[in-house]
Amino acid sequence: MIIIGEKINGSIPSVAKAIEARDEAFIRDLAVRQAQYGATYIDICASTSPNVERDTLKWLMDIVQDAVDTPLSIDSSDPNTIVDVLPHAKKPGLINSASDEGGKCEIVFPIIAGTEWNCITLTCDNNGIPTAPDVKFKIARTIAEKAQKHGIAFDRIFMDPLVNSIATVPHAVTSFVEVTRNILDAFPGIHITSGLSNISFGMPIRKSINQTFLVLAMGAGMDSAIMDPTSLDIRTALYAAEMLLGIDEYCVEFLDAYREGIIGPPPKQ
Ligand code: THG
Repeated sequence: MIIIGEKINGSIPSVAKAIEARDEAFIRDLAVRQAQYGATYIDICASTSPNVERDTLKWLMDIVQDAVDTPLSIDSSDPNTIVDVLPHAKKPGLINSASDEGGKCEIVFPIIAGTEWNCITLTCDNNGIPTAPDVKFKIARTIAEKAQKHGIAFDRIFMDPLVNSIATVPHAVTSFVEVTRNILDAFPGIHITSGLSNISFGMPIRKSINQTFLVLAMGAGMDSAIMDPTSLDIRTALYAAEMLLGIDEYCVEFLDAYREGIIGPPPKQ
């Protein structure tokens, strides 16, 4: 599973406060703990006003890159901002994100063609976020074809089918499963990712819902998630799902994680 650690996000009040106060130690600790618990990428999202977003992102990049070797996932709704801060990265990571809205692929793809940067692409366009799986698939196809045109291999694309909230779209998960399977069939090697928390908007006991969604989505072939790797419950669900789906042959990863205390309490000596 490719884990994108979500904790450095200015939309979280404690992180917004740390950004405001330029509290390096707070951000550093979030980076270190997410890396410790298996983050493949550390997402950074400023969530500030556009005029200070670039400076905030660069400040966050410096702290995270100084604290850990984990590559960055640069999270902004403005692709020009992402492209501008890209040279500040010490090594290639993940762009979060492009989509078929407002020519975003046309801004990002030429820049990352011929590099080792990967890119999350959202299945939305100028008409907004669709709910119908066939509409999401059509957008995914358009994006995949644009990537191909720029010489970007499918395995550098992380398609995010933007799961709708279960509170407003009753078939949110069955639709996600359908579009995920169709994308994986059509574009061999492509990754599927999703922000786990979108599913539970407006619902109580959100963590349990997110965790159950993770498992169902992994069953459909999702191989990446934007999530909180520091949560013991979600990590345990993830390791268990990989084992039960046969991705973790002979339970090696599960048992190692157990022995290392990454899931569950460490065994008594
Ligand atoms: N897709 C893509 N990128 C995304 C999202 C997506 N980036 C932003 C967002 N959605 C994913 N990131 C977050 C970050 C924090 C939280 C939710 C989504 C969040 N955090 C709380 C905290 O840390 O305090 C609560 C965590 C918890 O209780 O689990 O809510 O969909 N491509």
